Amino acid sequence: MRTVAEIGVDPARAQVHEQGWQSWSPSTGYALDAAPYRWVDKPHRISSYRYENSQGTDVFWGEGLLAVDPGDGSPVTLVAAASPLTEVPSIQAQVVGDKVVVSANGEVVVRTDTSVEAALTHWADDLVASLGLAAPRPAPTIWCSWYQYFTDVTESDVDSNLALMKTLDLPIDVVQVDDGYQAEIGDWLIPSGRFADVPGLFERIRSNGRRAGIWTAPFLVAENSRTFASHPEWLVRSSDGAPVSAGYNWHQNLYALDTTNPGARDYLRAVFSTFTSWGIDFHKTDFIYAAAIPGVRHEDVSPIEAYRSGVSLIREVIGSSYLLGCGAPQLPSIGLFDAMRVSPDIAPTYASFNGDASMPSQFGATLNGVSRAFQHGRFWVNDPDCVVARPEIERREEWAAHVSRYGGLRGSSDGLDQLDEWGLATTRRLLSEPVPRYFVQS
Ligand code: 9PG
Repeated sequence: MRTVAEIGVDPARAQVHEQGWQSWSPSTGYALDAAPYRWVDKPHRISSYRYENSQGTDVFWGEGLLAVDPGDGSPVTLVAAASPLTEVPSIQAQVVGDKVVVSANGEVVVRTDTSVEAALTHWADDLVASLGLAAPRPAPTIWCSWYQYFTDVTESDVDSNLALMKTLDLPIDVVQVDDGYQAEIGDWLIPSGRFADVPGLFERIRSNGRRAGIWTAPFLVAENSRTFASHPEWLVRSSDGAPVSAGYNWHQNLYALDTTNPGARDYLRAVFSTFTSWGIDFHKTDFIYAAAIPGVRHEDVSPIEAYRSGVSLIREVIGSSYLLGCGAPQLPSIGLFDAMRVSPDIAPTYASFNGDASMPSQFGATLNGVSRAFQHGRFWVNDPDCVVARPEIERREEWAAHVSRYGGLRGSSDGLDQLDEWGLATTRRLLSEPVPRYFVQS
C-alpha cells in the first residue's frame, strides 16, 4: 500500500464513501466513527466480496473507487483506478487524528469535486469518453421467475404466468426463466426434474409474442454437477493443485471455471449456442465474480483478463442478444454488458440477513442502488433488481419508489396471481413508465 492522499477533515462531519467489488458488495458512505458493512461468514466473503483482500471494520476500503468528503465545505477527494479495465487497486482509508490517510496497492488517479456523487459521475463521464463507449441500449421489460418461486420453479409455473400476463395485458417483453430449470450448477443443458421440455417452454414463450430469457451462472461449477465429475481440468486451481473455492451455495461447494482453458471455452460456446438455437436472446449471467477469482489457470493471465475473456466469449456467441451481468465485478465489466445488477437481491424482508448487507434484503438493495446511480446510462443500464409488489413484501411502497427512481431495467418477479389491486397497478406502472437516460446528470 502506498499513501496517495492525506486529507484534513472535520472528524464529526466527514464521510468516507466506499464502492465494493461486485454487484452484491455493499457500497455507500459512512461517518468516520461508523463500522462499514462487511462479510459475516467465509462462504459469503467469497461470493459477495473481493475475497483476496476483503477487510474487517477497522479500515475503510474501496475496490477501485473511494471518496472522502472532509465535511468542512472544502472539496471532496476521489481516488479511482487509473485503468479499471485491467487493474482494480484496493483503496484504503484510515482515520489518523483529524486527517484521513488514503493508500492504494496499484495505479490510481486523485481528483476533487463538489460532492461524492459529482466526483463519481465526472470520473465516469471522463472514462466513458476516453474509452469511446457508446450509450447503452435501452432494456426490455422482463418477468423473472426467481423472487416468487426460487429454485422450486416448475415448467407449469412459467406457463401459468405466461398465460396471466396476457390476460392482464402487462407490458412484458421478455420472460426470463431463472435458477431451477437446470439439473445442477454447471450442467446447463440438462433439465431439472421440474422441467419436462426446456426448449419447448422457450418456444411457447416466443409463440405467445414474448422474448425468451434465461439465467445461468456460467463460470460456476458445483460439486454435485456432472461437469465437476467429468472435467476437473476445467477449474481454477491453487498452487497446491486443489480447485479454488468460489463459495458455497445450493448446499454444496462451488468452484470456478477457468475461462482460459480450451475445453472449458468450447463448453461455454456449446451452452450459449444451444441457447441461441432455442431462440433465447436475453441472458442473465450470474455469479460471474467466479471468473475473476485469483488462482492458477491454463493461460498465465490476470484474474481480470480471464474474467473479461470469459464474458467476451459469451458475447461473441450470443451476438446482439441482451446481456445482463449479476454478481459481477463492477469496474472490470465496463464495456461488456447491456445491463448490470448494481445491488444485492431484493427480498420479502426489509432488514438484511445476519447483519450482512450483501445478502438479500430491501435495505442492502436500496443502499447500492442509490450509491451506484451514477453508473446508469454511462457504463450500462442499471438493474436495481426486480419489482416485487405482492402483499407479503415488507415496505413494498418504498421498494416501488426506489425502482421508479433508480430502475433502468424494469422487471416484475411476483407470481402474477399473487398481486392485489395495488400490486398489479404498481407493477403495470413501473413496467410502463419511461426510464431516463441518466439518474445523475453530468
Ligand atoms: C438465483 C439467484 C437469483 C438472484 C441473483 C442470485 O450470497 N449468496 O448466497 C447469494 C445467493 C443467491 C443470490 C445472491 C447471493 O442471488 O442475484 O437474482 O438469480 O442468484 O440463484
